[in-house]
Amino acid sequence: MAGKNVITETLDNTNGNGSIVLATLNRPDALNALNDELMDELFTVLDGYEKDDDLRCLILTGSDKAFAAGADIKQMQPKSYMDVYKEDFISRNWERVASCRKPIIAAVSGYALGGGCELAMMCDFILASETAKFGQPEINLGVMPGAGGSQRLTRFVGKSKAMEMCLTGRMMDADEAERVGLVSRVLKKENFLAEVVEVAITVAKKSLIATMMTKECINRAYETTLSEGIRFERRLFHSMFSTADKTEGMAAFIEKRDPDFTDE
Ligand code: DAK
Repeated sequence: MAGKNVITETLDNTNGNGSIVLATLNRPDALNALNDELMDELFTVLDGYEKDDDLRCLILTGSDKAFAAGADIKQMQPKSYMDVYKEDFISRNWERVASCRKPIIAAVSGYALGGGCELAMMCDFILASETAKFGQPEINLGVMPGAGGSQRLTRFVGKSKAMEMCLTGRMMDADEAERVGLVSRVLKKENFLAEVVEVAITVAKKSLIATMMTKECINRAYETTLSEGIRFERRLFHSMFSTADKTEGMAAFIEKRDPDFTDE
């Protein structure tokens, strides 16, 4: 799964409970600006991750200075309306992150701007280093968020904050991002990635079936009414009573031992 713009590493440190993928955006000269080539590579990485049963959690990260400073402005600048329409710009490869059925954690240090912030929001949750800065500065370029930012940021932080961020282009620091619910937690910069890996290990050790169903349910909360969401949750919850992992998880609790999940 090695690439030029996305470097992947498989970490086998879950004590026999499968592996974690560390996917690092790697365009340092452009602060990880997201061009088509990079997004195609990420698409391939996610396909490989989803197909391999041994891979149980993926961490998406960037550099200390930038998670990603946005879509690549130099690549976008010459494009016309017909260009972006015909090539299905953005939708073609970006939404693959949001459609991945297995867990993805965004580990954000430094800038997560424009498409970078949108990419982080497509992940399941965001862990931020205290250096993280989030923003939707597209307004400064004479455009607006185009990869879901106006919709996802509003769902994360509410209308007023999303409107202010998108209309002014102001950046939000990590503490503010945690306060308003954009990130789940802020971690110290010194040991940032190691702490994120610990969180990923915790996720990786669960039953993958339960993890995937939980992810599907929480994502459904954004797309339907409360009563339909609860009905959906109840159906999936009932279906879990057919899994070996439910039997094993509950037996392990009663027998005061660690569960041995088999994803069945
Ligand atoms: N694209 C391309 N190159 C970028 C870049 C970007 N987004 N951000 C930084 N770079 C490049 C810089 O050009 C510079 O390259 P060289 O000049 O050295 O060749 C190098 O990275 C280092 O950047 P700086 O010299 O600017 O570094 P500083 O530390 O001074 O400043 C910064 C860091 C993050 C504050 C600054 O680089 C910055 O403001 N970057 C741009 C941030 C931004 O505006 N992001 C939003 C991009 S727009 C759609 C349409 C639009 C979109 C989506 C969909 N559809 C039509 C569907 C929009 C998406 C966006 O994300």
